[in-house]
Amino acid sequence: MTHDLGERCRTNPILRPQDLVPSLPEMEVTCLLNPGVFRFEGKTWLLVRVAERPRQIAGKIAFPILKADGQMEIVEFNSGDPRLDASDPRVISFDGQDYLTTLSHLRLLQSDDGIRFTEPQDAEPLTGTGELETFGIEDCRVAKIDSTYHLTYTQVSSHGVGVGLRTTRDWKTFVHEGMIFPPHNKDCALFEEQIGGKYFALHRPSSPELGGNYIWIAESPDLVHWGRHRCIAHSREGYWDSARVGAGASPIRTAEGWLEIYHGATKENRYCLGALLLDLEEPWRVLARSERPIMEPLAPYEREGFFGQVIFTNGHVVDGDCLTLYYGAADSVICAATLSVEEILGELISVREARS
Ligand code: MAN
Repeated sequence: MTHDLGERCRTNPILRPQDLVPSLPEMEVTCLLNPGVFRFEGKTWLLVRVAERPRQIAGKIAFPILKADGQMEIVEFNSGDPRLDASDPRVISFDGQDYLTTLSHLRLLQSDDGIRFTEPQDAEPLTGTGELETFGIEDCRVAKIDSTYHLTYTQVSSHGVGVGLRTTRDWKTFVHEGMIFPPHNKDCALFEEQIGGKYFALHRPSSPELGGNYIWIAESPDLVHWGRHRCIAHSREGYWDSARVGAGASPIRTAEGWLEIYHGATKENRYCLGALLLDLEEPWRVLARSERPIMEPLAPYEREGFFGQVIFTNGHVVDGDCLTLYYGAADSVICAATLSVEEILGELISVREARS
């Protein structure tokens, strides 16, 4: 039985690869994914992940990587080469070394109505820089803390996958704070206010043997140095979130606790959304969690695409009870859906109840 609380936007998908121009004429925009979302100067903004590769020719697999000096290089393999494993459309392995099939950068788009987004002519894309971002930057969360926007995003390179932090006040100049959570780690969402005089972040380390892909919380005096790590949510055997879980955007303050929308996936890589409720004063304490997904891939554009059966969110806008989630569907297109915060809270099962 499927279970879904999301009212899809009638014009979904709101952005498709063909809506944006590639960053170089020889490239194609292959997928648009997982936007960060924020309000700035009275408008709604998306920081969209744009995944590109060269137009593919028969018999070859070609993809771009960045050199540490920022120059792009195209790597090419023969598709019949026995050293090549291209069974996952997202990642390929050649002779024991993993690469991504596309290179992602982040692009700013703005909107007056939250549905029709356009690229301002003077907006500079955000691209990978330095040796920790040679395979690109992905899935950026945007948290506004005081008047500074904090961008936490996935940094990918042959060194591994970690979380980077950049900050900005004007979306023109950026401070690069470097890697704040080393590999393997992603899905980092900052709380937008301090709790007990400390900053808090949700993050998702992966432990290949003991442990798994679980959500953790950490605290910091300055948003750059993180410690006091605690594990707060495991994947659940037999559930829609049985193989991996990861935080979405910044937790939403409600009277009952911090509401965090997260993604959960099975080992077959079906990605749904659920929710966690965290204690307002002690956010490492999980009060309640959804048993059933709050959104699951049902619409055709969520079920089929570059990597089908995926709903993935890392950005939203809250207006009273109305939560507008922006999400990547099938790792191909950007969509929007509205949900009621009260309705999500009403679905959560308290952890005490679940244990009894
Ligand atoms: C996974 C997927 C991809 C992503 C890589 C690196 O394979 O989430 O979309 O590009 O990790 O982050």
